[in-house]
Amino acid sequence: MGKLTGILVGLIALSASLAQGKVLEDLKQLDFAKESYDFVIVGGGIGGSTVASRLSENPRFNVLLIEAGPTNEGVIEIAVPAFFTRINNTYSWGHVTTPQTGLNNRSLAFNQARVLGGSSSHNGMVYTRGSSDDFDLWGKVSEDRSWSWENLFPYFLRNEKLVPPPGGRDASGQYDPQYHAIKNAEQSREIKFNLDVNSGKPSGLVWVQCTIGNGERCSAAVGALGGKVKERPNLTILLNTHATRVLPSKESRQLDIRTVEIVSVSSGKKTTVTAKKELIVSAGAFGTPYLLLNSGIGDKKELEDVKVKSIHHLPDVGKGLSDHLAFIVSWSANDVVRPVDTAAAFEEWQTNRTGPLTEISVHQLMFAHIPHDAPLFKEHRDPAAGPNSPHIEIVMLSVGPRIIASVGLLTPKSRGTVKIASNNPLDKPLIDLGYLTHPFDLLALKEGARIAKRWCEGSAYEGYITGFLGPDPDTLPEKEFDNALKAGAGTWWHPVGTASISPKGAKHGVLDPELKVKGVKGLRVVDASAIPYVPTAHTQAAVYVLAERASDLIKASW
Ligand SMILES: Cc1cc2nc3c(=O)[nH]c(=O)nc-3n(C[C@H](O)[C@H](O)[C@H](O)COP(=O)(O)OP(=O)(O)OC[C@H]3O[C@@H](n4cnc5c(N)ncnc54)[C@H](O)[C@@H]3O)c2cc1C
Ligand SMILES: *[C@@H]1O[C@H](CO)[C@@H](O)[C@H](O)[C@H]1NC(C)=O
Ligand SMILES: *[C@@H]1O[C@H](CO)[C@@H](O)[C@H](O)[C@H]1NC(C)=O
Ligand SMILES: *[C@@H]1O[C@H](CO)[C@@H](O)[C@H](O)[C@H]1NC(C)=O
Ligand SMILES: CC(=O)N[C@H]1CO[C@H](CO)[C@@H](O)[C@@H]1O
Repeated sequence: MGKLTGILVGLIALSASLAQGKVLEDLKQLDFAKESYDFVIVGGGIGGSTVASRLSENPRFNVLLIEAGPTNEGVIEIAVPAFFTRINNTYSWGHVTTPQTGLNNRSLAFNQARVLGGSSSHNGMVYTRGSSDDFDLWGKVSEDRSWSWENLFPYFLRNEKLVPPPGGRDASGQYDPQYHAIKNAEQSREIKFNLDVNSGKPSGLVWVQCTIGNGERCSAAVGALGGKVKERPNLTILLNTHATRVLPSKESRQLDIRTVEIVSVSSGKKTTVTAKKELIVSAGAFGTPYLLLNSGIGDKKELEDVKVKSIHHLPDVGKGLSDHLAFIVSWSANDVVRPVDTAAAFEEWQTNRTGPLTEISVHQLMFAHIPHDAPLFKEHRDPAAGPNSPHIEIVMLSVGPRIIASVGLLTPKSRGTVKIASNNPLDKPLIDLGYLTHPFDLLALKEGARIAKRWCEGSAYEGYITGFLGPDPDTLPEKEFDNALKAGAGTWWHPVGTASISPKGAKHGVLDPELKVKGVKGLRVVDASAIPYVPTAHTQAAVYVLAERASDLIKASW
């Protein structure tokens, strides 16, 4: 297979129609009498598509990939990078969180993709690896130093292809905010210009790199399963099929789980399929713990409360959920952003795959550290994984006559849970992000607002930014500021940690360092749930690299 991820812009050609080959729209097309699979993978997102692609490189392995959603192919809103905000609910699970006590009891809609490619088919395409310390932390947490930045680095390279932007971007407007930002970074002592966010040291003002190739979104469905991959005779992709439970083998004395119960989304027809070698769960940070809990793998008492028969007491399934929360502060500015003529831009995209629709609206990001002497560190230990891990990310955008900054906390201390409400596996999961339940997080976001304020006071913005619109942590009464933050904060959609790795033999955690479910034979998890702490980055790169290494671990054991 080639490289998976088109960074910046340029490479992947239109892939052939999914209808041919072994892409099945419904499980009635699967010939169980004829086929048997070495590996069965549940969930066609970043984790699942990557593993399916890598394992089917080996002609000895017959691989089945099961995805609840439809194909990504032919969906214009998915393919056109600038249209990602228009992707509708047909392609997502429609999750809503439980009332968040830290956010004035608001329940948030929490988008998660239900389509081939998973959330890489509808995400913001920002590609950031995170800091070297974030990955070294995986090694510390699992007491297995083969999880480290240094060991994972070759997998990042294997997974990417760096390509230049198509046709060059028009950045000639003399008031374009990005030039103020660069100038200001040259003068700022706090946030300096950093040429490459993906060196393991992301801090500073950086250019954004995106998973976009040939002017189109390069999702895992395109990058990992596109081109000739899905024509491989050893790979079957089964769409529109919901996995409801994993089931233990009756023959084996040891707990051996390689069977999955699946239901056709259109007909409700139910069946099971058993992997000869391994069953791999890649249903995402919500879907994976949900599937395990429905199967009776979780905290015994909590499962019995909802009348699910426990088959394996593993208390940490669904615990440890962690995410990036962000809120907006804004400034008034001289109106300088020229609106795009969408009809003309779309015509250009259709004919040439160039123009304004081939990119996202953000060109730069800022990664910053809360100063060591900030008062919150008198009360709270610094949660950063190390000196390379920033606490705060700031995404700045021009919106009409305003500059808005989305200020996100990269190193939260709050944790949440994924639980089941009943013993019906087709019910919705109970998703509680636990936002701001740890007092550090609100204080840290407040420091983030201050960093954004200091940044915009830089002299390069003089005459361009005309005033701060708040909310202002330095002038509002504390309660008022906190309330504004709680009323406005929202997710960056980076959930991880619900089936975390931990040391071999440890009672806590869900997976051993080789991503096998503790105490179970035949069952692995390869997706964002395995990641113990959310990286100081947008999470897709971390999941890609985890899945690349997982593929090697799996191949090596057979
Ligand atoms: C709106 C949004 C914007 C984002 N923006 C960015 C960004 O700009 N940059 C970035 O780096 N990251 C971004 N992310 C995060 C990133 O996309 C995720 O971290 C990543 O996709 C997680 O990979 P995964 O394999 O764990 O899960 P996913 O990619 O979500 O894949 C899980 C798959 O499993 C399927 N599935 C779930 N349950 C079942 C079941 N029971 N049976 C069958 N199939 C099932 C789902 O349909 C889905 O296809 C964003 C996420 C979202 C939701
Ligand atoms: C969602 O988008 C798809 C693709 O554009 C379209 O076919 C479908 O009709 C839309 N559904 C709704 C409910 O708007
Ligand atoms: C949130 O809900 C809890 C429990 O129902 C309640 O005790 C609390 O007062 C509510 N908080 C707000 C801000 O409404
Ligand atoms: C496509 O590119 C060609 C060659 O550069 C150019 O002449 C043409 O105007 C472009 N078409 C559109 C719709 O932008
Ligand atoms: C395990 C398996 O089904 N392997 C097949 C993969 O595809 C090659 C080429 O078509 C076959 O020869 C193998 O039998």
